[in-house]
Amino acid sequence: MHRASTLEKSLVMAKVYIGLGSNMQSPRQQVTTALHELDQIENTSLVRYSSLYQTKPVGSKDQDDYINAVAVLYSELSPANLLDELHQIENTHQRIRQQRWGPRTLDLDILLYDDIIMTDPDLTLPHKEIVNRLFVLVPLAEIAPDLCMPGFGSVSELILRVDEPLPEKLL
Ligand code: A4P
Ligand code: MG
Repeated sequence: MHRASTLEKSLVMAKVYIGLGSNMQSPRQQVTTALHELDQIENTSLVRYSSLYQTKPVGSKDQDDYINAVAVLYSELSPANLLDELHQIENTHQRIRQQRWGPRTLDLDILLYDDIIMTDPDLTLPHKEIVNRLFVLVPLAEIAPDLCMPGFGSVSELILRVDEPLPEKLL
């Protein structure tokens, strides 16, 4: 009985990849705290996360380096409800939306939600910039080297196509 209900539960759980980034106000601490907060989301568990990486800013160069990481969650929340939860976590980190691709205390993006493909401006899946960014692809490959992304292909092959400096893994 217990095993059956556990199995049913696992069947409704989505596997979700989250990108974390910060380049303001103690970025390492911002990302480490956010990983803990992801695990506190209702009906959601943090399963795995990458090392932290120091990365050169993409977009405006007139900003500090970022700390980036990628996490895997299992979640019973819908994509829209999970995005709401991520925005709430960003808000508790005093995230202010001033400039697109500008500096931020914390950015949480849904990179992949199971195999869902959707292009709503409020939620595009997979994340529209995923294939162009080593600050996402390198930590993603660390925790899911065999991952094949719907519509895009293998994460390891995508890394070879991006002409950017390699992110530096922090110890
Ligand atoms: N949105 C649509 N799809 C998604 C998704 N899959 N996940 C919508 C999360 N949000 C999604 O996001 C803008 C809108 O995108 C939201 O309303 C949401 O509904 P935002 O977080 O408010 O604004 P933003 O982050 O400035 O814009 P954007 O386009 O999401 O920026 P990115 O792509 O997140 O880039 N350089 C380095 N090295 N490391 C970084 O982490 N990050 C950025 C921000 C720029 N340069 C960087 C880094
Ligand atoms: Mg974002």
